Amino acid sequence: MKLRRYKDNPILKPNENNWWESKAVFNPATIYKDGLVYLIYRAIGEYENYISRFGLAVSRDGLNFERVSNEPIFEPQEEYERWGCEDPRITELEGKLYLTYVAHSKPALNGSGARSALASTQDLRNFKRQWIITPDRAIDRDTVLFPEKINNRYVMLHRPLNWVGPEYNTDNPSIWIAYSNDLKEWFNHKPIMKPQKTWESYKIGAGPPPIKTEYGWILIYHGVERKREKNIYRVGAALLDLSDPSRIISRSDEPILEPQEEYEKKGDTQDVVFPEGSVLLDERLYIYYGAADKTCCLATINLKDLIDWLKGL
Ligand code: BMA
Repeated sequence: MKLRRYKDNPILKPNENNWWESKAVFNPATIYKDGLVYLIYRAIGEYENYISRFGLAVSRDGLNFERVSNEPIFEPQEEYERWGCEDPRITELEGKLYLTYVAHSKPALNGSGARSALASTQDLRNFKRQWIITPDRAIDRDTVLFPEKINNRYVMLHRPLNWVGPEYNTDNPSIWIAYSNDLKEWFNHKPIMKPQKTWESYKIGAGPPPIKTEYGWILIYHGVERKREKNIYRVGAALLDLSDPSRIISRSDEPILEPQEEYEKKGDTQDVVFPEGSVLLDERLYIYYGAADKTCCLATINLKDLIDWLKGL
């Protein structure tokens, strides 16, 4: 099963007129609201410190996007994120919009200061910061919230890079689940998906927030293979149990998208497709992804076909 790329990819490219988004725009979050698709993208305007900010674009059809503002809608403000805000994901939960993102407390290119932070908003313009939600000392990215409480608790997935080894019950960076009563304190951390196949053997991480269907939660994720000191990012899919999402019902044995087009093979990095947003339009799942850390792209699939395939694995 493969995703179908949109023929006019990329859907968003760097904008030379605004310095903060002049070099790269990628890894977008999306949300469908009031008949419009909103896309929050990560933007780069310099390579010295590689500090990321977020911009906002909007579309009526999910294909043609226009920028909403010449200014970032979100940028470093607090000490814990002063070296950058990266890789947004957005979830509608109890009538509010929640943004999870990577907050860098140390220089971004170093990577070791990465943790995941939470902010809420009603209008995608004004944000209320709610601090770091991943555990102390975990180098943590790819954090997504489920769009509703499950068994009366909030649920998230996250990917603590340094939680590997016998004491963590996983040999490679994996997707972990955690639960909360208030979105602040998170407990019962447990690895639920570990790298399995060669194409995802180095590390895996959640993509967009899980999508609810009557058969289970669909989780689109990225898998990384390390080959000759280079990382190749591909996309996989899994089906998680509705009432106990720590239980994986099935999981793709092969990638559903992998770097193939020029814009995915060459950019600020090479060989990267990195999904972070999805919307359902006319029974097709639109999956928005970053290509080679340079542009925003789209690939789609019929939702029922994806579920049938996952159920049959
Ligand atoms: C990951 C993150 C992503 C990036 C990807 C590919 O570790 O840094 O933001 O898109 O690598 O470079």
